[in-house]
Amino acid sequence: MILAAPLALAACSAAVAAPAAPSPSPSASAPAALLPGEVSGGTFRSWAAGADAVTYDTAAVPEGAKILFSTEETDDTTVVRLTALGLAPSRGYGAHLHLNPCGKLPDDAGPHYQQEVDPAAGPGKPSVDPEYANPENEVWLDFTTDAHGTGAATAEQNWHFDAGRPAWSVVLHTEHTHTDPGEAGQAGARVACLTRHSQYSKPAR
Ligand SMILES: [Cu+2]
Repeated sequence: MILAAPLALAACSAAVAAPAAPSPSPSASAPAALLPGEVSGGTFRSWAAGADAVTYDTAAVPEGAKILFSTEETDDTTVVRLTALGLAPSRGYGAHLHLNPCGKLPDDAGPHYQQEVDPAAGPGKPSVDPEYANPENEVWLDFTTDAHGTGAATAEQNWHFDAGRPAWSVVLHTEHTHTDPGEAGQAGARVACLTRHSQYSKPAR
């Protein structure tokens, strides 16, 4: 009987010690990881290997349109800003942070970043539960362009990004984001994508 407690403790600490994400370096002194930087931007082009701003629908997001994206952390919030130029005039777009870098296909950017991950979601099964797919738990930057095709949005989150699940891309969608159960977080086709610029993580404080 008396052996049970230490064994349980050992199992417990082993579970806690398991890394949340693979580390690129086993070195104890320099656990440098690449994370999305605070400021990113680009000029949209059709896909080419290495492109960081990709348009998948040149009617919605013409080649040559530009995007600027930034994040700014305060003590307990994160302010996220998006500005886009050269888009179609006077139309609505959905915009969110997604987990994966942009790729040749719109779906390559993967699912939305969620601060608290929906346990019902998984590969091929996006989170559509408003309990999780909402602008407090995800980063939504929907906007409507003016007559010149310029749009901007700001979101303020009351948390800091989880560095174990970096949000590598900003995806523009064809319509504003839905909020009803079963379709929450959906915003129609993905029309463009920006891969955020990377930087080395700051040393742990
Ligand atoms: Cu999205």
